[in-house]
Amino acid sequence: PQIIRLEDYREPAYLVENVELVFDLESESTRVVCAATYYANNTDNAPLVLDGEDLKLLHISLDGRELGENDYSCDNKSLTIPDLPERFELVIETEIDPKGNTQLSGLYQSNGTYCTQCEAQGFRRITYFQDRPDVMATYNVTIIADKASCPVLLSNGNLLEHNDVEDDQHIAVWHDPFPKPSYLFALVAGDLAQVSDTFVTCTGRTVDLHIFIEHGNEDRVDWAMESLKAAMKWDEDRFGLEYDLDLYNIVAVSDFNMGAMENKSLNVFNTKYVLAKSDTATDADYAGIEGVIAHEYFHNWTGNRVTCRDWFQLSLKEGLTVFRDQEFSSDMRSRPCERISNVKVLRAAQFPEDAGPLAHPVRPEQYMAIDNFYTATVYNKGSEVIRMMHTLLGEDNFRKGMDLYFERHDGQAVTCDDFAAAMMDASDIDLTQFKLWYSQAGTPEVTAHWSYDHEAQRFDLTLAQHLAPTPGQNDKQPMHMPISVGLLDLEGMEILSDVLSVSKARETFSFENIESEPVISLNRDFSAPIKLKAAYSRVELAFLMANDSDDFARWEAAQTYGTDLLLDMVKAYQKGQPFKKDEDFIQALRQTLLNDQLDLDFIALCLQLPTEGYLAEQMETIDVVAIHQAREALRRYIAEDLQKDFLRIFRDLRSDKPYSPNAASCGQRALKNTCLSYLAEGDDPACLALITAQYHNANNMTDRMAALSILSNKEADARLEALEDFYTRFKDDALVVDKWLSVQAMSSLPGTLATVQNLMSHEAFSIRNPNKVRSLIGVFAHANPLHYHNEDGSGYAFHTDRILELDKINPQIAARMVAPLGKWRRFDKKRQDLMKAELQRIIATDGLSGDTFEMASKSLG
Ligand code: BAL
Ligand code: ZN
Repeated sequence: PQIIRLEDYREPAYLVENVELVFDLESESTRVVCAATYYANNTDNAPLVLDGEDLKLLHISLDGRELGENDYSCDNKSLTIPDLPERFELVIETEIDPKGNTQLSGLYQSNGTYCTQCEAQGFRRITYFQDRPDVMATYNVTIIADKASCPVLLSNGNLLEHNDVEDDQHIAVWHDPFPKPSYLFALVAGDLAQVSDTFVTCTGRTVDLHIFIEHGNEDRVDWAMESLKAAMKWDEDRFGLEYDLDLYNIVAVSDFNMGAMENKSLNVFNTKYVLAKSDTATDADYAGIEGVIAHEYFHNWTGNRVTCRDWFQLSLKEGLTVFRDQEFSSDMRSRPCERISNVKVLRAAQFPEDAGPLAHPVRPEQYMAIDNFYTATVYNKGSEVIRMMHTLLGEDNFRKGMDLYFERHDGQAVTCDDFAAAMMDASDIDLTQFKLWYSQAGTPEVTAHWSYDHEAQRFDLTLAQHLAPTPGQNDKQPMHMPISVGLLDLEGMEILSDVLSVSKARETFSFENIESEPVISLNRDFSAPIKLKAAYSRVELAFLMANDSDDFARWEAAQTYGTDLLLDMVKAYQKGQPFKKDEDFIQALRQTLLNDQLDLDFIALCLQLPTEGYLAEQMETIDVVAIHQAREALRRYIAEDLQKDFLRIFRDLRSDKPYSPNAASCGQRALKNTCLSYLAEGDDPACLALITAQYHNANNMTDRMAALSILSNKEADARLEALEDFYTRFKDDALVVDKWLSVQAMSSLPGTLATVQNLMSHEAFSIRNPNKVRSLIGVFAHANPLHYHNEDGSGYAFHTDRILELDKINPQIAARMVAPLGKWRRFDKKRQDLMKAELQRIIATDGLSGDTFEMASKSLG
């Protein structure tokens, strides 16, 4: 496959004023007529090259004249027309097969509903077009379909007409007045139920809000609707951004490659991020819906009104919009817990990406398949980059920068540099060095040393940063980053807090008039996305756990302490030595558990040990068995020593109240279920009864699922009974069945791979549905290191077989599954060889897609 490079970017040869699309919908043969007005963009007689993929070309006419085969050239990637005037109208008729479109890119069918996914390059699977984000046009869309099977006909913008026509068909005409790139085009047609509401904007306009779902799901959209209204209000209050049309539609479909898509005024969503009711959705599902509904809504300004010039700039809209949705969620629920959960995601998904063969900058410089760049780096690290700008500038200047960005670029397709320029110009803060965060890949490692001079009453902090080479980038420059610090006296009172602007490879900061030796708290609130190496003693970590006034840093101290301990236990296991129990750590956790000043959801987070994945990242050569054994042992020690506290708190927090998804109730459940999971460590029959009772009596999915997750790791009849009961109860509910698949794929019990293999042929599974694939195969490969990395290589072989099977059906999903094999360098020689052999098997496969080839070849290095 061809490599596309940022440095080769050229403006489009032609621009487009208006696009008129007519769709005559038929399941296997949909006719699409695309009439567009083109004009030359400072080019002289250049040929027009249109993208097109899997299209049957029926007719082309230029300014009313039908073109013959000698007038153009066409292959399965493009259509080229030479000798064009300055301005012309091109009409192209194509035929496509929505039913046969298993890639779920372009126009396809999900449970019979026609829907589209055009980002990044799906529009070219609908018609021939310059399918690139810097070609922006207004769209008029006519949809003709059978009235009985497709009563709902939707596209972007406003409905202009809706009429019955002959042969039991009907026709709808939509007009979107805002010029947009083709990736924001959307069409939906089907037999869907509708739930409606309204939102009155800050200027008093009433916006009609509709959520379309499959019939029978009408009682599951309240939360999504509430979240949408909250997001609309929040964007007005925080950024002064008002919605710009009188209609906002959301459609939920079961088959979707992504989580959701921000098409102008017609968002298409994965059902996972719309449908929720208390007996089918967990607290995490509710939070996910709130965040994703907001994310797509926020794109209306950051993505749609101002879009990307080219796909290298993807983080311009994604990093910024993730930052916005994280800020929204922080305001809707606990800010520290939201920050902790953002950092957990960053560490689980982005840090490994930055440390491996797929490392790329937030603004990549080259790609083969852009679909492979919807990554944690572009999204989550991209959001951290925006957050650091916010920290360096402060809220007021950041807001001025946002205002200037919209003032300058509304209606344009722009770059990350344009965004940074608006921030610089609005604040007068120099971000020249800071912009290295866009171009340099890798996670900076910052080493901190400190000393206290009693006589001078001065505290010196020295920070040294290092950025390791990443593929294609050997020499790195020091980064500019905000490091938030605090000094605490020995009573735990805060003496000082500051944000240091760090920009040199090594830098010393002095704090004067410090009367006694303090304890330093570093990178508070995770102010920079770095790996911090600080020589804290365990006593200091316990002190920070108990006293730090920054909640994030308090949680971080618990994680650092736990990691330190667990890595020592891993070493002991590898040497065949017994584990040592660290009473001080357990007592520090106990203090946290019993601290009535802390929020319950925060306490629950502090009690969760670092994940096996996080621990693996801290090791030079990963030993999945030792990590699992060490972590299990530490959990048992904690459970033994705090058993009485866990039982009392578990009982106190049980509640018969009706379910509410609010933050306080979620916190209560989170802590109660954390206690239950520790109680389960003892294998005490009374405890098993407690868990089984919670499973059966739960009045909400959070509690039921918590009990099922615990049971899924128990060699007990109760596990099989609960799994069977769960499937019987929920087999008609696709999203709940996904949970049933995942919980089995995550089990640490022996035989889990065989279970996963058997589930592949279960009626509940379909390899064509991305949610099912992610729930079973994705979870096994990403979240079950113990079994995935079995030393006999069976996990790798199973995974590779599935990648190859999927590649023929849906290359985007297949390619996204490759990443775990790319970690081969981190394992022992035997596993390395097995993993490399599987990557080589993928690359050697005939007819492999470009998407999967890119991921596998880069993973091999
Ligand atoms: N733009 C693709 C889905 C999302 O990030 O919102
Ligand atoms: Zn997005």
